[in-house]
Amino acid sequence: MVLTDTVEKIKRMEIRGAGRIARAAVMALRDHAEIVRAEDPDRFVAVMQEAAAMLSATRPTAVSLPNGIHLAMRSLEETGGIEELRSRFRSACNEFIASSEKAVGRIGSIGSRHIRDGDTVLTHCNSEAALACIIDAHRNNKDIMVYATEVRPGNQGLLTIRSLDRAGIRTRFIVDSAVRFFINDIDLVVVGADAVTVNGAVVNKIGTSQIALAAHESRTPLMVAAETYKFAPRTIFGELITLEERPGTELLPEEVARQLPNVTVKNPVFDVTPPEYIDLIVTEQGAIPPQMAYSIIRDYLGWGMEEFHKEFGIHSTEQE
Ligand code: RUB
Repeated sequence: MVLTDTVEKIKRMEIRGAGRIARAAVMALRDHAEIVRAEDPDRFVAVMQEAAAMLSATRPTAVSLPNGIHLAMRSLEETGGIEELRSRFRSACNEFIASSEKAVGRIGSIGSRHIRDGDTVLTHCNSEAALACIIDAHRNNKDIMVYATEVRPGNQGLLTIRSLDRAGIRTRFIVDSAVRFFINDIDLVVVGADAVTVNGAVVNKIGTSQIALAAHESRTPLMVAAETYKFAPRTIFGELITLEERPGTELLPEEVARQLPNVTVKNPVFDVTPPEYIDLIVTEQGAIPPQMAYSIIRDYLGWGMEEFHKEFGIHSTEQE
């Protein structure tokens, strides 16, 4: 079944990367809606809400996942017959998927303007938004070189160097811990994001904040490529982003761990880079300094205050 299949693939990281996760979840919801048999519209919505909750719970950090699901599920708020709901939902899902893909292209063309001819760029993990900027710069005949990290323990760097190689970009593949060794050769760091908080902090693959620290020390600018739906509305109310910790077996095989009773493996897979270490966040709506993150949530994410009221049960005095 598409729904459980997608849930498992996201959990196992066969589908990974914040943008891809969101699109896959919305696609699974769209396909699920086509096969749901319900006795009345309320039951149809309830079944869809259960499916949405299952998908939302697959990975905790990428805000694109609840945001994408929320944008699709909003279409079920107005009443109607089951077929009407189904058709509205289908359109909302397709709209999200198309706009998400389009956003990557827009980010590529905006972000590539910040990469100069002759630049050496460093990227970490495997971000389609970050790669879009780099590949677009190359397509615009800028002579660039890329340093790509290996990315322990998931080896996402392998996906990155494959894409860069396919695009014909000169690339150097390095271990994560070699970043400071090479930082003086780097003109610009370009990374993606799993979440951007209201104060402009960026949550991305573990190691990003260490790279940002090294870049900050050597005065190397750092650019984040993030679609507007990676911005986290709930951080306005002080909610923190959950940083996923994955099983220790991803680092140390169980048979080795068993022989080391005093050793505990810790495997956090995301970290937080503070806004002071970020020069620019490139969204499909334009490039902003991190301090302007709030305006993205307010103006582009479509989270009006009514949405917050519903989510958090907050009532303004006018409503009471
Ligand atoms: C992926 C990761 C990526 C962001 C942005 O982590 O940290 O940098 O998700 O990617 P994981 P994109 O491999 O654990 O999912 O720009 O493709 O959305």
